[in-house]
Amino acid sequence: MPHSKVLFALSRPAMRLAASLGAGALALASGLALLAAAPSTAEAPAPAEAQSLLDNTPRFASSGDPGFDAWREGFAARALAAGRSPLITEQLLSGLTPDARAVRQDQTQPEFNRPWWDYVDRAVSQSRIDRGRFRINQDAAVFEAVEARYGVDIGVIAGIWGVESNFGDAALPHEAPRVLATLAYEGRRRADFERWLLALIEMVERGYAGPSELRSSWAGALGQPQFMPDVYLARAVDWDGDGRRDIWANDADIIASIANYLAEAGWRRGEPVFQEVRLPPGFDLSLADRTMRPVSAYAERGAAPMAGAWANGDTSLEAELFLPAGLTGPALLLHANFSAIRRYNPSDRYALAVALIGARLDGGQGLRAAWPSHLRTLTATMVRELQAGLNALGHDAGAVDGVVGAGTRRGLRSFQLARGLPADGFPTYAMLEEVRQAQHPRSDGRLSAAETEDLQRLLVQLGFRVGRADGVAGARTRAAIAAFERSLGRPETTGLPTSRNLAAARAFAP
Ligand SMILES: [Ca+2]
Repeated sequence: MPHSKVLFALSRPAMRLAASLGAGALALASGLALLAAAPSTAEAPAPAEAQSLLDNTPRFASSGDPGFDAWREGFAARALAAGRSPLITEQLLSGLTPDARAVRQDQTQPEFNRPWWDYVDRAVSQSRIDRGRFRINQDAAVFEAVEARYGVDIGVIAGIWGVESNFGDAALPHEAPRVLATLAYEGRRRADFERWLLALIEMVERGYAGPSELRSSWAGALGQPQFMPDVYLARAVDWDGDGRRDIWANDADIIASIANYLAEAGWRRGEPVFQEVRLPPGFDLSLADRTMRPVSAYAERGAAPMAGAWANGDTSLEAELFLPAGLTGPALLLHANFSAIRRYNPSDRYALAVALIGARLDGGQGLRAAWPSHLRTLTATMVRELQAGLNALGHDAGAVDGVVGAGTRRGLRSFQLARGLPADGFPTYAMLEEVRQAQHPRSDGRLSAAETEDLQRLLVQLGFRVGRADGVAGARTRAAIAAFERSLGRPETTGLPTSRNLAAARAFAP
């Protein structure tokens, strides 16, 4: 029998007694107040205590936050209506106060959007790869049996384990009942958090988790694979057959639970996760639109596999083209197995980090193309300005929320197409400058001598001959600018040192 059941069984009488005493005192006080306010009525209301003892309704001492108390009463009623145990519901929700840190975490939007490559480079650290190798060796028999059963690559399983909890080292500083209740009460995603809280109560009811196992991330994710409670109920596996689905301390259960999740999320045995490709100049970037197509659709347009040959020698596999850092960064074909990882955590950065760790652990390589670390990326405030600018110019970027999502990329791509720029949809500072210039064109858009010199240097870096970089737009500089404009695919060339050309040169200079 799981030890949690024993603990809860022992604590029941004391809990019940304490709860009914507390409720009784409250009921008595409110009954007296009612009597005093209405001395002439024929019938006093029945004391709530009697009702409570009859129907087992959970009772809670006030948290000091009347709004939270009211939400908790309502939720407890919904939990009972959903078939949850009154006792466990009361036990998990008693003594809670809202956790302001969890609300802050849930709402915080970092002002500095760290560039993509920062996150990925940090997540795919050499120490994590080394630890992954060590764990794979340590649990080799389990990893191999799990891979045989579910078809999921060993490296990807280890990659998720490493990124989620650093193989169990990550501190889980929060109490799941408290953070789930707080975020349900806070209300932005109430239905989700109430669902998770119900699942958590069910986990305890069934003896799957004891009190020490309810520590979680700020969002309520549990154990080393960081499962939400409903995921635990549906996907956790008892691999070693000891009767417990132990995602907290049992390596075999952890490894199999991660693999089971991916298998249920659409993992395809034997297929690749992603392939890095090289795109020829002038490649149609509108194909980077999150649509799955056969690899042959990209190959026919000149995309070539960095590895020298297509994975499995098969160009009928479907993939979406993804340019995580725009035209000047790596170009990736993402297969169905990448989508399965994305179902574990819907962030592209997360999925790419896991995929890269997986590739390294399974004997492959990291990315060959360099990240465009020279590009200046945008803060959240700048992203909002970009989004508002795109919307004002008629290129629908969706909500002005400071977060770069599909809408922002689509709006930017539409803007880039209209301006004759390579349409990679990647928001950089140079693109923000382009949008600013489009919104508030200077009378002639001409550059100062210092800016012209800057443009000349950038054009040299891009391989155009400008003569001397002296801030003077002579004949050779003008010819170079015109050639640059043609290379951008602009419908007309000016040959002029304009702010638009400077922004474009900044965007594409190495
Ligand atoms: Ca087990």
